[in-house]
Amino acid sequence: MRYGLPRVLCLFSVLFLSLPLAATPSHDLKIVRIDASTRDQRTEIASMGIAIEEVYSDHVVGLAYDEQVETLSEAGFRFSLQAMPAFLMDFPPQDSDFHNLAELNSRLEEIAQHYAEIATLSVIGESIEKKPLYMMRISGSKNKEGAVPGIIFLGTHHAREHLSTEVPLFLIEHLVENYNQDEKITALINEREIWVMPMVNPDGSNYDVGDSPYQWWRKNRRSDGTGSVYGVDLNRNYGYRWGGPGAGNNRSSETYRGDHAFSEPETQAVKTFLEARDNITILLSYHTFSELILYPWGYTMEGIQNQRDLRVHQMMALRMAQMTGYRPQQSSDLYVTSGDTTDWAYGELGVISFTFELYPSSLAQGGFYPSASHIQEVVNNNLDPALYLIDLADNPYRVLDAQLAWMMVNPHFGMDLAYAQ
Ligand code: 0X9
Ligand code: ZN
Repeated sequence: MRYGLPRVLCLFSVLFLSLPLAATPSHDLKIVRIDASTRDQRTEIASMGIAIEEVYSDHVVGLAYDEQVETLSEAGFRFSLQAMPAFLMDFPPQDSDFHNLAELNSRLEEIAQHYAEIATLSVIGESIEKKPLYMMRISGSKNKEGAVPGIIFLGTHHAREHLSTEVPLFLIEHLVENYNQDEKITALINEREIWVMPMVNPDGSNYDVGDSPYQWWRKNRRSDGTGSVYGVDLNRNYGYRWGGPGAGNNRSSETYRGDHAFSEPETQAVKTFLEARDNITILLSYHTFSELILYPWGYTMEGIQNQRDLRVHQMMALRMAQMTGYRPQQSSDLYVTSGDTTDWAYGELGVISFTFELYPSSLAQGGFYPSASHIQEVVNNNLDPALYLIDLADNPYRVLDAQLAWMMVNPHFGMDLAYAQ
């Protein structure tokens, strides 16, 4: 029988809420039924960092991570583990149209099975929590790996940026569903090797939706080895000019860059993957939010020195801005950062690289958590730029020819570019 519930719960929620978020030891949350009949016992349990949710005369029910379950055991408590109800680990009902990690993974597997001729799913590494890092390859069945021009789309480096999973997933769906239906898409798939990784940060993303409603979590789920999760900002962990300004150098920072460049298995996996594929000419990394199209550099206010490369980035960003209504600009126009994906991909590998900051444009419009009713319009809006990039992957420098032709018919061309800079 329950007793004294409101008072006791209030006491324990104060104790629990005062724990800093960064002290959360791991994502492996368990429901634990613990024998405890006195306030001192319950206080001891709460002090271990276990969230006590229900109090009865002879036991409590709490939420605990593995490390805390171990502590519980070492302290001599009698307890049993209970199954986690699925609804506790998901988007809240009004947002359930977003794909959680399990739904994303099963959709990817389903697509690979159903469209096996053109879609292949592989695992390119493991996250900190040993979750598979999935990569989808879409290419005509006759194409051996690396034989045709390649392009890569990356989603969700930052855990709470859930639309940045939906956009690349929809791109995959649109491509495979229109193969042999739509002439242009059929040709793109036959003539290109399209790599899509909708989820670079599965641990962080899963964690973000693992408690009601959201954790506002950005980083991965790197822990210090003693159970305390601090996380590394995966978009500060790449190895070009790593360690410079615009990245946190202490673990409690939202933008912690990591102990060294590529210290994280997630960025390592992307690095190893890209380094092994020199047919990849273009990279697009999806983030939210602000409705921007960004190109290198991020680490310096200086523009790309190679004028041809600069022009290519500018022209492509401008064109994609016209398609989406997003604003094109150099990354560091926003703020200088070091260790981001695009600086590394362009700086180290010469890959033409963009960051999209998707819908919305402001916190007032939902920030990281816009209503699910916007998913369809956002994924649709981002289709044309993706198809445009896939087309250009054989030679992104082709846009320079288009630039010439365009200049002849568009007297305001120079003004457009000034806006792009
Ligand atoms: O800060 C980031 O990593 C990106 N923004 S986000 O809100 N998605 O976190 C932007 C990176 C762009 N690079 C620079 N501004 N230098
Ligand atoms: Zn981001």
